Amino acid sequence: MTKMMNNNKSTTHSSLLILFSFLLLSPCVFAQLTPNFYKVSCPNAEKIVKQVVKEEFAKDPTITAGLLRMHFHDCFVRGCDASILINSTSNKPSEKTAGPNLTVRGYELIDEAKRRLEAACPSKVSCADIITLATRDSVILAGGPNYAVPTGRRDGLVSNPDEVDLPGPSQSVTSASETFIAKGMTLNEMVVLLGAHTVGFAHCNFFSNRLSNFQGTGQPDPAMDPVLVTKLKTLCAAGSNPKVFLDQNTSNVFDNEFYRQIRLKRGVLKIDQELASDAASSRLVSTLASNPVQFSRSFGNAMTKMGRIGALVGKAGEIRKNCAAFNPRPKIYISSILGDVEKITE
Ligand code: HEM
Ligand SMILES: *[C@@H]1O[C@H](CO)[C@@H](O)[C@H](O)[C@H]1NC(C)=O
Ligand SMILES: *[C@@H]1O[C@H](CO)[C@@H](O)[C@H](O)[C@H]1NC(C)=O
Ligand SMILES: CC(=O)N[C@H]1CO[C@H](CO)[C@@H](O)[C@@H]1O
Repeated sequence: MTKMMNNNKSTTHSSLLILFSFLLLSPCVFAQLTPNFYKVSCPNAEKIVKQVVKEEFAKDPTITAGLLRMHFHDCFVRGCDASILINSTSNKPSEKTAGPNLTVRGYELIDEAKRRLEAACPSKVSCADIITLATRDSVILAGGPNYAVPTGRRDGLVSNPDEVDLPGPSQSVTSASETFIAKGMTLNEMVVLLGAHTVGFAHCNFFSNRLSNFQGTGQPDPAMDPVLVTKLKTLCAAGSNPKVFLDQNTSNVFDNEFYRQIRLKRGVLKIDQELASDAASSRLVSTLASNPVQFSRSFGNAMTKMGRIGALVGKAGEIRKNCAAFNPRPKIYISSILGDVEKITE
């Protein structure tokens, strides 16, 4: 585990040299996120975000789960560029209208933080950084680890529902891991990040296929504890597509109980349950189940890494004034040869 995550530390001198010359040649591609990026441009930025999270968490401690999932979905579609926040318009659907978006929550918290940040330092702090910082702050409040969040992300200029291609809950561990590997994350990091399912909810439509006639057998999924099957059947029968806790024991606490629950056949999503039995993940699951300190450390490291996926930096993208909408394009006026003025809107 630790070995896999520290691979990059074994970089040799010669590859460092190559990397260094590359950096000189293409500063934009490799521009970096930095700790406390807003130190000069908006010194209270991180404090302001933390305060908003604190207030929202006091009203609704499940906000941690909403933000974690929002951050994951943002980073896995086009990179951590806040593209997930863009509202659809009448002629342009956005990521929000794609299937898996369903039920992503926490938008109001981001809007409130943005409102206060625009009042304190207009057009300085990106929505992408707000999501990343707010997620970290909310994880701490729920009992989870603190971890590094370097900043300096910029907001993307594209939000396209056709690009939303997230793993589904009934996919196998190996097949879901391909999505992670394509983003530069490892299978082990996926196992660790799925520990986020220690908080929050799943709607019944995401797992009801496990409760009866699983894969045409006429029986529930044998990998689920029959006591849990009965309980979930009852919960899911009450209302239209209700939601249940992903961690059936310490539901609102950010801890390693998720791994202990799946080892007791008490995982709700099929993929969560398979982490405990699949040869590719079961050993790590048993380590994380018995070692909360290792879970905290690995989770923090994997979150810092996820927060770098496809981040826009430098002059790329923009700093949105309103997280739900792209900034209005400046109108460009150019004089034609005939001397009259043409308005170009794009
Ligand atoms: C293979 C990868 C993953 C799959 C298939 C998956 C699937 C799901 C599904 C189906 C739900 C239920 C959504 C609902 O009913 O509203 C869910 C919820 C959730 N997911 Fe994941 N997820 C994955 C990875 C992650 C990662 C990497 C994170 C964060 C680091 C994450 C954090 C959460 C959280 C916190 C919730 C609860 C959301 C809430 O209460 O609103 N998931 N996930
Ligand atoms: C619930 O979690 C607590 C704390 O980790 C543990 O002591 C207890 O055995 C768990 N109960 C069940 C039913 O899993
Ligand atoms: C975006 O949509 C949400 C919910 O549909 C709404 O509350 C918000 O005001 C919208 N924001 C903008 C900038 O249109
Ligand atoms: C908030 C939002 O736009 N949700 C959309 C998510 O995707 C579903 C299915 O495509 C839409 O029906 C929702 O409106």
